[in-house]
Amino acid sequence: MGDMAVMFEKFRFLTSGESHGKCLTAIIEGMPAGLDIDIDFINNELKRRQQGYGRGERMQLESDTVEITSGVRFGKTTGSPVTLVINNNDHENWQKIMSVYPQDYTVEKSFTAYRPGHADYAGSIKYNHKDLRNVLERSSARSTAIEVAVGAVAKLLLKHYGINCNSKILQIGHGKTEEEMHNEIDNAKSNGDTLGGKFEIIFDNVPVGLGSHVHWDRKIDGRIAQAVMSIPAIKAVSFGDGEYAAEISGKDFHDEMFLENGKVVRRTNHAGGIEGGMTNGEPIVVKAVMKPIPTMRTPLNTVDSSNMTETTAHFERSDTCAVEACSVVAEARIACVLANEILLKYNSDYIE
Ligand code: EPS
Repeated sequence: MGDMAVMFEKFRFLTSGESHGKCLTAIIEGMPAGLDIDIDFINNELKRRQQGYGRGERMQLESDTVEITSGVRFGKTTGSPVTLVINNNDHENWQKIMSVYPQDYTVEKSFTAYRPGHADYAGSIKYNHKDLRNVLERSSARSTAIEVAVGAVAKLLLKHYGINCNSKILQIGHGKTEEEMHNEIDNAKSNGDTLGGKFEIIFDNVPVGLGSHVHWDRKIDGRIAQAVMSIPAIKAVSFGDGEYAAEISGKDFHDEMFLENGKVVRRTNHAGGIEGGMTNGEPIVVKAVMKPIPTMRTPLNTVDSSNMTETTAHFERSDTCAVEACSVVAEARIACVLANEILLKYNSDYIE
């Protein structure tokens, strides 16, 4: 990372872990000292990610809870790196298969038929793997559990500054009402198929001027888009009414300004709270579209990499629809971007 990049990265984190490995881990760097860490809040966020209509068997095996192994003392951050750990309950059944020791080598659970839509094909060529499990294990959406824990810590910081968030599912398949969405998921499940959908995340009470217009990589819409777009299975991200902006004229799209008690106010928020790559004080409104999960019971045509013959794709247990879980992950990812911007703005080493 260059000096310039580090200057604008205050809240940083790395995660590690595989879907069936021992645990998922994150180290957060840059948390100010003195912030109250509510572990129940973090665990409740993890629970939210595990829920949602259409989730599969894995979520019945896991009861994700966080262990904090550094950076917090007597309920408050110390300013040191914060380490978070979530154990994978299912690892117990995969100890040999995920072993780090060469003497445990086994071909059990290895597979060679690419899943179209997943990371298997490009990942195995890139890293020269014959066993596609080496790609599956890290590209699985299981990794989003620890990201939600990191996001929960970011949310605690944002809460301290009065910033809150909520999300809502807008569409699943063709369904727009809850009942229609559930029917769509039931139908997909009985056909061995999967479904994606669209959701909306709103962050309220955001100060004016997070992000910057001065460089492309400091624009907050770009940073949020990157954070949301890189969640597994996300294929589109937009702000406010951005998805309709091609068909709305300037007269109707831009949010006019008025004065109320000497303050600038808006009566619309088509921009989704961001103008010129900076927050404008209106709620940040992000919409994202998740594609259907590519691990599916329906036998999709593919190629077997071991003998280069045509075959049908590998199936491993999976969810029918994980859009609700994905919206919780998106909240977490955006919270991390905003936490970074808040720390840049207030430049705090500690919180009183
Ligand atoms: C997931 C855990 C995974 C999958 C799912 C999401 O666990 P397992 O592979 O043991 O079933 O259930 O991920 C995918 C299907 C995928 O293709 O990434 C989780 O914790 O959210």
